[in-house]
Amino acid sequence: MAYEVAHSVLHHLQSKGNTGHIVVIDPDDQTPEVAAKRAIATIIAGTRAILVGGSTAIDGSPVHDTVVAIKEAIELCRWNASQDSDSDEDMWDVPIILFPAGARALSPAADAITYMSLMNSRNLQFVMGEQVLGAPIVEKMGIEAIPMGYVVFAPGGKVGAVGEANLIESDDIEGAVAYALAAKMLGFKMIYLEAGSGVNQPVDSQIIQAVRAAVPELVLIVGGGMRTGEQAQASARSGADWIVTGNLTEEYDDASELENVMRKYIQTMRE
Ligand code: 1GP
Repeated sequence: MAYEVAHSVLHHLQSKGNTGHIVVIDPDDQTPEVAAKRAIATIIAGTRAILVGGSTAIDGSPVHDTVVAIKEAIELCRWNASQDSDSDEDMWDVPIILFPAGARALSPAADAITYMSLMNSRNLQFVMGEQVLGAPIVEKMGIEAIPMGYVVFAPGGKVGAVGEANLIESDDIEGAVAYALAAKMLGFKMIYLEAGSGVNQPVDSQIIQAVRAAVPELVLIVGGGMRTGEQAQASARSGADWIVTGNLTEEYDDASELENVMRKYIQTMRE
């Protein structure tokens, strides 16, 4: 297993401390080899978890090949670190977590799956349908399922449109808190506040603060449209446990350039 710590992936995501950084990799946007190079560069820069998934479920999508390529690359780096007493082997304890658009975007090679409901979708398929379809497959694969409420905010981007979401407006604090409380009461362990990949308006800081205060026991993940370390810092200071970046990492083909950009991003996020 690429993820070799003694505890579960949920435990890794629950460990408190500084806000952590997650990179999301869309297997439909790059080859498995490129995905693996980008994953390694971001881990060196400080990323502590990798989500693999996108907002379209395409038959034959290279999800599995992407997970395997990333896993093999991490294992190689871990082995190299184990041969060098100056290297920190633990930095390679980075779980690969499926973040699927549907029951077909799965891989038994992943360390875990965000078992999520798009809570504010109008389409029952995204609220419970894909979950029922995927459950026997995930059970058979034996990968850790982490229950997660996924809530999409305006502007919503592609996931808001494809997921047929009743978008929560950026000033609707009461609405956001109600979703967060429902997530807690339904037994979800994490809540993901999503503004949509590539949007020009990340989730509002006051929304994050209110959700943080309402459900301190849930792992709070925030993503969508945070292109700068300063934007990530605002979300971190508002109480996000994890900040997710996707698009930005796909803009760099050169691994060392990506590593430098993400190192600065993560440093600023934590200031
Ligand atoms: C997608 O929230 C993430 O689920 C990432 O968004 O691509 O805008 O970084 P970006």
